[in-house]
Amino acid sequence: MAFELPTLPYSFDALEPYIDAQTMQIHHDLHHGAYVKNLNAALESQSDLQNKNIEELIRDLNTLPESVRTAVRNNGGGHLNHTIFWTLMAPNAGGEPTGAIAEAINDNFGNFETFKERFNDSGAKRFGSGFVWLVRSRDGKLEIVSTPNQDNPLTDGHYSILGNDVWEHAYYLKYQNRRPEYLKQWWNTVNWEEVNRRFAQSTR
Ligand code: MN3
Repeated sequence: MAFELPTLPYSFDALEPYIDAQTMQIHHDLHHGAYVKNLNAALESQSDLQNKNIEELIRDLNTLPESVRTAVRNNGGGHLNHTIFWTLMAPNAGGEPTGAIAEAINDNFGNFETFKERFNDSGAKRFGSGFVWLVRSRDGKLEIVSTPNQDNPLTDGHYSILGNDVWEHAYYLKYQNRRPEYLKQWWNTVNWEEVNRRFAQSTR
């Protein structure tokens, strides 16, 4: 099959107490698993599209045949977003940003606290389901954007450096309706090493 569910790079309970093990298991195995399964089903009769990687499919979404576009947008987007999301978190992580991204955050947003507030505010205001991102925009700027459902910034020509999943499935078992609290606690899981890798990638 063209697309596969990536293995979670840590155990389900590795992000405790900020994200509980049951949420991680359901989120990875069942939610992400379903996006991969549905993406493969949608592309079953599209052998040319099966040869593209997931970034290409989402970047070129608007040129795909209409018959599969919505399925790729939702399920391909879900596959890409979650593949990125798992790597942006790690056990014993969080804290202050390190490396080049620390400097870039200060240059563009004043300081880390202000950046976090703006990022969390954008995530809290996303109505319904979606993601909040730090992106390198099409014109090269660092910006905070939020996307609905499983849309990924690549479709608009932006490259995601950091992102948080604000679907209820990401936090409801532990935080119920308290999305702002989840957004705040989530920073304790951020893998700055990977954020720096994506930041470097974004300038290429
Ligand atoms: Mn999710």
